[in-house]
Amino acid sequence: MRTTSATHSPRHAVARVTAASRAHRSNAIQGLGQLRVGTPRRARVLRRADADGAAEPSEEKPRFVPAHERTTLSKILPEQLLEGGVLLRDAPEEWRTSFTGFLSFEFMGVRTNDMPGLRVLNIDPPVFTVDDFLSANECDMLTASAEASGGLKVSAIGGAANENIRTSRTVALNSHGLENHATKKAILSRAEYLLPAVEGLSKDADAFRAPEAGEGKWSFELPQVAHYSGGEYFKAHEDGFPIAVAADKGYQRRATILVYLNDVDEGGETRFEHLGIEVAPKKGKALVFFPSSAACMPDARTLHTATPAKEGHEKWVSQLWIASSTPPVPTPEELEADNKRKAAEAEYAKLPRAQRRAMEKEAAKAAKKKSRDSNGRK
Ligand SMILES: O=C(O)CCC(=O)C(=O)O
Repeated sequence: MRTTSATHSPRHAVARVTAASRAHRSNAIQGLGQLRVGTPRRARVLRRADADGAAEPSEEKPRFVPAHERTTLSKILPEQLLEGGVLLRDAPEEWRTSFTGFLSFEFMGVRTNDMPGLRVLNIDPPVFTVDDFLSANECDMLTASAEASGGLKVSAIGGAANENIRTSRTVALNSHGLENHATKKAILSRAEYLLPAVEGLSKDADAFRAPEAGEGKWSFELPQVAHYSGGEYFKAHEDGFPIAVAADKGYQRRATILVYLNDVDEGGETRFEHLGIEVAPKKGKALVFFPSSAACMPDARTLHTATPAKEGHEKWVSQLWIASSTPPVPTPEELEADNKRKAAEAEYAKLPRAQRRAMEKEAAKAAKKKSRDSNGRK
């Protein structure tokens, strides 16, 4: 995948098409009604030399490539992106159903049917915005309280070469009198409505406790508010944890919900380098994407940057990350059993087809007999 610096288009554009998105057009699945994932390969009939020397036809099935391994993208059309994305409410039903199913199958379920302002900016990896996620008043109250709290501190994160990749100021919404802010409650309750997996979570005593591996738990990280003065930025980064880090923590970030708390006249876009998308901040609009797949594997395609607000402008944004437990860690015995099963499957696949067929028939016969015997005993 190619990383490009995006070209700039008119101010206030909701999302901007870049040269990168055009470059990806050829291998991407385009436009309404064409939701398919990855690059479908035609099943081909091959002549395969059998283990006993006889050639036989065999079907090469297209391999399912999981999200975190995919290097393909499924994009909406550039003109749809220029219009601010595909308003899902107005999309053909088949398209809505495919997108919704795809989200829940590979990422997480989204209540798409009751979100009038949901605009799809990218299909795979899914990126969408929700207009009016917060009201203007809720945004203004939060920025005023964050400023007045005195809690905004330089949010420094070390990059690879230990340089500062972030120069904004941040305050967590569990401190400085912001714990019970009405807008914090609104962000959480709307996130719960949008993502049914976390419905009702904020009422749990341990809603903000980091989940443990295998616990099957969801949690919120503490919501934050960030402020960027003119020239401040957050360089390209992924929100998902690398596999080893997630395994160590026992949880992975599954969804990011950024809410823009003010309009920014120039700069301050959230740019997805690999997707060729820039989202311009608009007060109350939420930007939603999935830093990892349902399997808790980080999706590198969601790399993104907060571009600097231009001098003389400022940007306010709230961030909420939703995490889930990573899968259970197998015991050494389970690992060994799994390895044995895989080795046996590999051996079986090498057998001549006729022999496999005969073995399958035998197994089916044995299963039938067993079921008859056990019914007879009842
Ligand atoms: O401010 C933005 O546009 C993006 C912020 C962000 O990427 C983050 O906080 O992780």
